[in-house]
Amino acid sequence: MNIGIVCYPTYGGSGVLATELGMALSHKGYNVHFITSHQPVRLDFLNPNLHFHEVFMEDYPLFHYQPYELALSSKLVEVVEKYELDLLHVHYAIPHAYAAYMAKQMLEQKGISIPIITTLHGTDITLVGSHPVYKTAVEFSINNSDVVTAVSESLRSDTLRLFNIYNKIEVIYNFIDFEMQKDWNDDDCIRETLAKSEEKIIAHVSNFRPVKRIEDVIKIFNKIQSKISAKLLMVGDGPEREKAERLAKKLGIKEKILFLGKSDEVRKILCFTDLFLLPSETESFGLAALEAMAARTPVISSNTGGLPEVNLDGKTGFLSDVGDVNEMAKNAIYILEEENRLNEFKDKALAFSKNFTIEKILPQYEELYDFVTN
Ligand code: GMT
Repeated sequence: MNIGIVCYPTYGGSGVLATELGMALSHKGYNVHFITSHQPVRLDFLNPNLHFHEVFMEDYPLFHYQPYELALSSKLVEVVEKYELDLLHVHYAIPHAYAAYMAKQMLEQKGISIPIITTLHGTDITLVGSHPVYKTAVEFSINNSDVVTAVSESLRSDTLRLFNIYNKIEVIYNFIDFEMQKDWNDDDCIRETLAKSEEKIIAHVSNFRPVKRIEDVIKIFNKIQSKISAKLLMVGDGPEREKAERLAKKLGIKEKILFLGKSDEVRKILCFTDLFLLPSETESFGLAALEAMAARTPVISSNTGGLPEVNLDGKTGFLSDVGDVNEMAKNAIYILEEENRLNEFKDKALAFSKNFTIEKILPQYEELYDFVTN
């Protein structure tokens, strides 16, 4: 089967998920064609079943904004025709579902029928998609996809609450490819370069956007380090980084925090992390939390969106109301202060993450692919 995947090839969770899905499908013998603006960050190109088609943009002085949807839909028509794709699987509704719908219409005029599967990831619904400037087109694209999936029950109900949807939405959870985690060995797990042996290592990974509440991460850590010797690793980059660095300086804890920037080596960092912080304003799923748990790291998170479906309160970590940094710090200290308790939380985090293995999730997508192509 020839599958076209459209996603944002960036460091966001939807791009990571789409890339890993494409790679796993290619290992199973599917021909996977990525149609994206840049090469996806985690893509393995030594695989003959994987193909990348770049969406080129043509600038013109008249354009205030470049018409990406137009370039993407034209490219989709070209790739579907040339490589005889059987379906398009688009990740993140804006503008991918809309561009795919336009491509489908253009192809229909050529006598080619191409089914579209749209996977909703979160902010395409909650933060951006439901905004009045996009809502009509997003609602239209969801209703006109052949199949729609959401990455959590919470995102499914948000979509039904925020839009007038008459299409069915299936929940297919995000996953972890544990096999890919074996790409490095235990010798690569070197904690000494980053922290002293008596220090606990706490980490946060994100794109540092306002929705991640980066300042809360610093505030929680400030309270933790006043009771427990610890280091904080801030992985990623984005608009809130400067604010966070300023706050760390103001609180006098700058030397206990390492801002590592964007990294392709998140797994190596998580292997020696004791606790993960994710106090987001909203999170449809929280792939970063699941990646932490898969590396045996408990999670202190907010209780928003799909996070309670991933992080179990009192078992794999703790959940608190958004902004309740006092409770989050209290729970973090409770986990960290006792070695046996910390290990119990670590074991439960790893055990629960195994509910989201690629082996369990991939067949659910394959079933949809069979459904739309038969
Ligand atoms: O969270 C981000 O900033 C990135 C964003 C994306 O679309 O790449 O993440 C969303 O999709 C992830 C993968 O499905 C989910 O794990 C994240 O929870 C979701 N982010 C939000 O809902 C804020």
